[in-house]
Amino acid sequence: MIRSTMIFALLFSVAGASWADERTQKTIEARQGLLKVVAQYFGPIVGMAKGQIPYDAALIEKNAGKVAELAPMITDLFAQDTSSSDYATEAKADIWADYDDFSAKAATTTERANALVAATAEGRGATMKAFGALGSSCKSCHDSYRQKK
Ligand code: ASC
Repeated sequence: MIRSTMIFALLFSVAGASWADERTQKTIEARQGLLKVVAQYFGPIVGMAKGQIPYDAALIEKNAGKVAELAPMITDLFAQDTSSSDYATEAKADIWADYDDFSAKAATTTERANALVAATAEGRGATMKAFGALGSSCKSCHDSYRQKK
């Protein structure tokens, strides 16, 4: 009786651990996918800023709007502390040591993406200035919370 209870408990904990591991892996993959989608919308604006593709205010307005929609998902997807996982990630444990600061940085990115949408109505100078502010908010979070490769 005791033995079967122990076996049951052991099996249950193994099943529980693998479920949790799978969730952790999926969470990390979803974060990486989210940030790739953000970069996909951000990329053409970088190309315009560098003069590699023609300036297109309508595309900047659209893409910055997408970044503003995606950025709030960052705090959703990083809510789970995965710092003890072995799964490959560039997310530093510092994220969960100061989640309020991490969340504030993500909120700044949303605000600046919305500011970039608004700036597209004010001409190229204002747009590029707002774009610089958005890029520096991305960088600020990466500098603090992303592992250097
Ligand atoms: C990108 C990209 C980032 C940001 C960052 C902005 O295009 O992939 O991580 O811009 O470099 O400072």
